[in-house]
Amino acid sequence: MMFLTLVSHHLCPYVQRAAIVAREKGIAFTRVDIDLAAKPDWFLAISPTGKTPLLRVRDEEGAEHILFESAVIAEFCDEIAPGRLLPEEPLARAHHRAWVEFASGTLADIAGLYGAPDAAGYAGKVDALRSRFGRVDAAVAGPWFGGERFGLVDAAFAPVFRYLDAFEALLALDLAGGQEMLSDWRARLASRPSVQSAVAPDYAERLAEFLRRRGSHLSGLLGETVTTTVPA
Ligand SMILES: N[C@@H](CCC(=O)N[C@@H](CS)C(=O)NCC(=O)O)C(=O)O
Repeated sequence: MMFLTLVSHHLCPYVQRAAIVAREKGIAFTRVDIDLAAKPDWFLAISPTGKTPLLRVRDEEGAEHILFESAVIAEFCDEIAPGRLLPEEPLARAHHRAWVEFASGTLADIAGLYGAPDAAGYAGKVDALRSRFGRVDAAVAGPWFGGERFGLVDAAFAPVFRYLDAFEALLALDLAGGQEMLSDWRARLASRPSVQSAVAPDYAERLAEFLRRRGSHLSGLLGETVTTTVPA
């Protein structure tokens, strides 16, 4: 039996992917949240990238292994427990991996949106994200991304949609409006227990506070003049 520790950050969307997949696969793990603004020495010593998530795996012999990169951690969790969240057929499998990567690119654009220092940068990211969500909408099979079964692409996009919920609630900013497949899929993901349990109950307030204090154009739209930057 392996013992897993997911080294995490309370707001990190990449951590959420790993937590969602572990829960979907019924894999027990301990979650340890760290402060990314003051990374602990033990974390820096074992993490090649200094980023969360990081998975510490203690194997049957008591040896420790370190895994990093959320997509890799998600695939590992998929492979160590019964049932498959990636299709078996190579072409479909490659297609799903590509969309996981697209979800990562979308998260990068979202970070660009809330971090943009000025209106022009912000508007550029709004356009980029609307175009991305148009692409996603056209690719969703429904009811889940790939059809009848929940999969790794679903886990990768759930944290993306959590940001959309925040932008809509706080700024009335609609980045994926009028896209029917996507909005159906999004609602289904929001009610999935694995998705709900991937963040703390006060996540929405914590995210709002982070966005307000970011010192960016978006922070200004939230009506906050605080200029201190809180690192992700
Ligand atoms: N490609 C990485 C991205 C992870 C990532 O960017 N994590 C952020 C937090 S959400 C982080 O650790 N940032 C701290 C830093 O870059 O110093 C993955 O998929 O795991």
